[in-house]
Amino acid sequence: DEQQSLLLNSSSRFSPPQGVKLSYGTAGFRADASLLPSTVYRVGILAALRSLKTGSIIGLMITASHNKVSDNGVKIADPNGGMLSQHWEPFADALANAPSPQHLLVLINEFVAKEGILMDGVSHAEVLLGRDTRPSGDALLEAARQGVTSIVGAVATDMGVLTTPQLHWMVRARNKGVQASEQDYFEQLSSSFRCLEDLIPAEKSKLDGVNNKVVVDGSNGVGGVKLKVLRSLLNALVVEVRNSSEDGGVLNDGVGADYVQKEKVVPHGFDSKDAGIRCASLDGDADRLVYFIVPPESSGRIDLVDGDKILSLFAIFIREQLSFLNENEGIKNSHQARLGVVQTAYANGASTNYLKQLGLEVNFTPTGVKYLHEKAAEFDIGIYFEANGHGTVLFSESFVGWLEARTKEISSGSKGSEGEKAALRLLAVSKLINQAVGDALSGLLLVEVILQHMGWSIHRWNELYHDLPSRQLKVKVADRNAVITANAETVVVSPPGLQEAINAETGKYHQGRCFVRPSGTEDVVRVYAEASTQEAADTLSNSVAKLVD
Ligand code: 16G
Ligand code: ZN
Repeated sequence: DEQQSLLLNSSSRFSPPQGVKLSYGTAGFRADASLLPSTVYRVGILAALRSLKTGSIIGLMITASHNKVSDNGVKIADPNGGMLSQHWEPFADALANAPSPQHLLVLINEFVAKEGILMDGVSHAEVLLGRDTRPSGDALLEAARQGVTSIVGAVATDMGVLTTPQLHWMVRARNKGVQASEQDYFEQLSSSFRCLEDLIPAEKSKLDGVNNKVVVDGSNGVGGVKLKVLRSLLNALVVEVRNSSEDGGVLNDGVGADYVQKEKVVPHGFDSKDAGIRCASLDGDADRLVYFIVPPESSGRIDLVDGDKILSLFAIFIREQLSFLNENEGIKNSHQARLGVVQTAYANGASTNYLKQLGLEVNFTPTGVKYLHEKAAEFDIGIYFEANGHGTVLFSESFVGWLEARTKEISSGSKGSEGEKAALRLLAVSKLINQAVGDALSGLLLVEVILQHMGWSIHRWNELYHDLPSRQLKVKVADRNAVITANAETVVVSPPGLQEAINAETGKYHQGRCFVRPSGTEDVVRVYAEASTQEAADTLSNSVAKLVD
């Protein structure tokens, strides 16, 4: 019929690369851009089917995040703006690797039958397409569009060059039936930021050591461009953007959050003249954010203020607001909100200790946003961050509903009690911070306004606790999937004996901690070690790397 011939026809234009096995991985398909047209085309088909299945709008983002400029990738945003449901990932793998149009057709027909997807030619499907600034993005977007429209009744809407979190935000907003343009995104972020600024305690705003300027490394990508638009809507905050895509530097080359966090060195465009000021780095698609300080002496090293410290800052602020609510509202009005934080094994041990000392519930999940996000969604307020700077704060619908009702009673003009102000602040945070996925732009605004609220400099913030020295290594092995882990990747269950050997090594070091895991994005096993001195962390990671080899 019409559908079958449409698929056969269009798929014959996109042959899969020979001898390459592609996998959806932790965060979608990623490879050298020249290998990807057929994969992106097929993910377009998948997105259209997902839209038919869910009766909702789906997102398709073309980006390879922090990877090199010649790479690209593709991932799906589900109806709620989150990651593609994990039970569709095997289908994505199968589609990408189907050797011929005929195989592809068989796979699609089987899957459509199994999932009970209605392909009556009448049902409507819509996929929002976005891409980052990579030069290969244009052609890949066209491949995605052809994939989507090879399903009868499906339309593709090109949203243009976006950050990954902007596309996720738009998908979520469209499916909630609220305004969802890029302008709406900027308006929501800037108005909730201004609301939080207006609620800063008067005695805090003039404290020493706090200035209203932040200098941001845009990784030569899309984030800097969008940040310039956003800053034009803010007045009190001064944002200087460096390494923006139009500045001509190479994407992610010696710049960006991934580089800064892993190498702990000053990115291009920054030098000792920036010593002591508040600096931040975004990654190539602006879903990661880290801060850093350039020390006065020109060693090239930086003091990193990573995702763990952003999490800690958010946790302190939110906990303070919740306690205002509880103190001031009395039992009758109070909603005992459950606050939880979520980390991975990569979180610095000092951060976990610190959070526990605050009395917070700290949860661990395996690496990858989809796992952290899912866990954080169990709380009224769930804060998750990876050390690499990806994270956000999730608010449950019931708690947002409670906050909305509570703040409606507050007559405008009189911002009343501490409890009322706390409710207004929390509601503003829920609007400022991206509810779909970690977002460097909304994260940056929240960090900035909390620092102002606390009257803290970046130095004061960085002193919350001192990171334990750590070292990360990667080991090339014959089969990385031979390493199987449990307990949020903190223990190896196979091969047998490996964990015992790791324990024996780790036990030799004061404050030693070490784990190994197969990478979800590269063909390597990763080793992470932590100890009381850098030298000890280095030796521990080296000896464990030998055990893995
Ligand atoms: C991906 C993940 C990131 C994770 C990283 C780990 C998303 C959106 N991104 O970039 O969260 O930290 O993979 O990489 O989930 P690895 O498995 O190679 O260590
Ligand atoms: Zn990214």
